[in-house]
Amino acid sequence: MPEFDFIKAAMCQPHDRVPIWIMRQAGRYLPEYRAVRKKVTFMELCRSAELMAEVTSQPIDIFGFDAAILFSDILLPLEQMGPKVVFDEGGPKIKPPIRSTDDVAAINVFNPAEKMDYVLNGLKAIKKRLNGQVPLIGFCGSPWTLACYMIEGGGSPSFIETKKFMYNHPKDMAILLDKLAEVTGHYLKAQIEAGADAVQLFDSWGGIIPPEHYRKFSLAFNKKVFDICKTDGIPRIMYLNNSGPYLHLLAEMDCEVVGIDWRTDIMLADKILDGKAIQGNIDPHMLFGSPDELLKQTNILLEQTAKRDGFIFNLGHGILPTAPVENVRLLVETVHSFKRPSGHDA
Ligand code: 1CP
Repeated sequence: MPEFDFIKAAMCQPHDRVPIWIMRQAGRYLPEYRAVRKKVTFMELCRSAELMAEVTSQPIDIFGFDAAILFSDILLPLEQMGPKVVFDEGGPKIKPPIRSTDDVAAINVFNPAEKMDYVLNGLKAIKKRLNGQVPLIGFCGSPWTLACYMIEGGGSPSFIETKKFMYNHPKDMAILLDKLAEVTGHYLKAQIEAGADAVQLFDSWGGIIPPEHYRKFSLAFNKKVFDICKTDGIPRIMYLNNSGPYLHLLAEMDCEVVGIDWRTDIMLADKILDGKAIQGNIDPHMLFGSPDELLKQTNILLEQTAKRDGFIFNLGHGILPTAPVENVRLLVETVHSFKRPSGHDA
């Protein structure tokens, strides 16, 4: 494989330029994505290898990001486990929600190498389209975050049903999480076998429970996922939204990169996550600020992390659908023009 700055940074190796990509970089803020989406439903897009390749490469062609991310969604594997997954205007819905011992017992553990073939075929088409220009990141949702959607039946401002289930039925919760870990671990492994150059585990909602519960109900299963898919030379990125209170626990993970959100102090993360690469952590809302302010904050983060070989520039969470494209361009240009003190000129 060519020597990518993204892979080197993920492995904490010396490299020339700070690599940058952003979560949800192929999405609704891009007019080019919206043009494709006008013609097909979200599920049709997720099932077309050709369209997956087109939208995945859009942000690479437009901005010159250092990594591409598979176009898919964390909720797709849930369909094979029993419930129906529907994407409509009001956000995704999972029907029926999982709320009892019997519901958990009925959840099907399946082989993603077979049943997720449409995603894996899309991944191969994306690799072909990228033609070695940038590495491709595969991904899935963490068992905890997927359980949140399964139990609520969709997104939620508070995930109250999920917390009730965890506190009232901890054994069933652990059984559900173990089934999800089995599936997602093998799903990431299948993505690596199909050509993914790195993988990211999205724990979007792990940051809503007390740290000891996070250790027991999220971290333990994330470890299982990363054990199953561990592969030489393939960095594993553990992203946790609201990561600040859990940094000491993330330090225990066997992974190469920790993705942190914008509320997390980068210098604290730098100390606690010694030996691991860090990915993050500009506030996605900062893209709505003035170009001057964005430039200033971007340079502050670049200076704070300048001595770290293990740093990948990203937002602290996904880009918002209304984010201005011009500020994304400015962000990428600013990161790419930064001269790393220990690196060579790019
Ligand atoms: O109408 C549309 O076009 C659908 C919008 C959309 C898109 C573009 C959804 C529905 N999913 C996606 C793609 C997607 N989702 C990607 C690949 C694109 C990229 O990153 O460039 C990825 C990595 C995801 C991951 C994802 N989906 C997460 C984890 C990341 C995060 O933001 O925390 C989560 C929580 C989801 C669920 C989901 N899918 C879609 C929506 C609107 C949501 C959020 C629902 C909610 O919580 O209310």
